[in-house]
Amino acid sequence: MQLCKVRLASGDIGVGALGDGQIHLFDLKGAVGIGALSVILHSEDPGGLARRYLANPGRVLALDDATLLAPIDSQEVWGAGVTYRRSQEARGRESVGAAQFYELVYSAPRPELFFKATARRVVGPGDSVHVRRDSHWTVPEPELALVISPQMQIVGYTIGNDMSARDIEGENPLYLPQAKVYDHSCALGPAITLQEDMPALSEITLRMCIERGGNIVFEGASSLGAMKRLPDELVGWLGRENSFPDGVVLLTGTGIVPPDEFTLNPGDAVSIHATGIGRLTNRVGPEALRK
Ligand code: DO4
Ligand code: MG
Repeated sequence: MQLCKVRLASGDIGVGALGDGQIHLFDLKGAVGIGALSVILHSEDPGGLARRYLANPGRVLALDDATLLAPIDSQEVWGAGVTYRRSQEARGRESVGAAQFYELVYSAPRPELFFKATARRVVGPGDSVHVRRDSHWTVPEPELALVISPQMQIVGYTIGNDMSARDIEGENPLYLPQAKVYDHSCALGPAITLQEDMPALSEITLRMCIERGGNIVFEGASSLGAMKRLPDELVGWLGRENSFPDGVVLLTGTGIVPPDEFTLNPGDAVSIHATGIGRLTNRVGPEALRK
């Protein structure tokens, strides 16, 4: 089953199951609004609870009658880096003086983990991701996102776009937080596929397509089978000496890197598809913060 978070025409926020172009809104009684998704995700049996809600849904809406929001409540978003050889090689090229550190972290037992975003900085399907105004070389990073409970269990999966200013990271790796963390720097969606309904990792392919003025200017794909580390391994490291009472979303790193001469432009459309999850499409801004 896929869980989604929506804004209704009334402005209310709801949670439901997404399927066949419809949203089956759940009647969550008192638990509406900002934390509603976590009521299910952080329960003892998310699949069982979701199925009970689905058996007795509130309204059924056509997809067009609601706005899909990023499937996140108040979780922090973290990122894992250099988990694919392609990412390590690209970063070695962009950060000539620091190339050895990317090679070292690719093969070290301890992964690179970094803070990526608060929920407020995350955008949902159809919303705009941003290129920083002080960056002239920014790319999208399509990544499998793990949805993790406060008990550090992977309860679901969604698609993440870890927008990255390659020029800022390349100038000096100590600028990583500025290359990665800014308003509209992360997109999540379109929905969360619950753990039990997700295909095996080896069967998952991520594809990204970037359109500019109606033309495709980049297309790429990567298989999750090419990831150097396993999701459970990354979650284990993330939970070391760190607790997440609101749960956490972990982006697992990118295996798709556009050519070095490519940068996003405002107006581009970035579309990311993942097996078992669906498609997340965002325009490139900047524009004023919506939330
Ligand atoms: O080392 C910087 C970040 C790497 C990253 O975001 C990735 O590999 O996806
Ligand atoms: Mg990344």
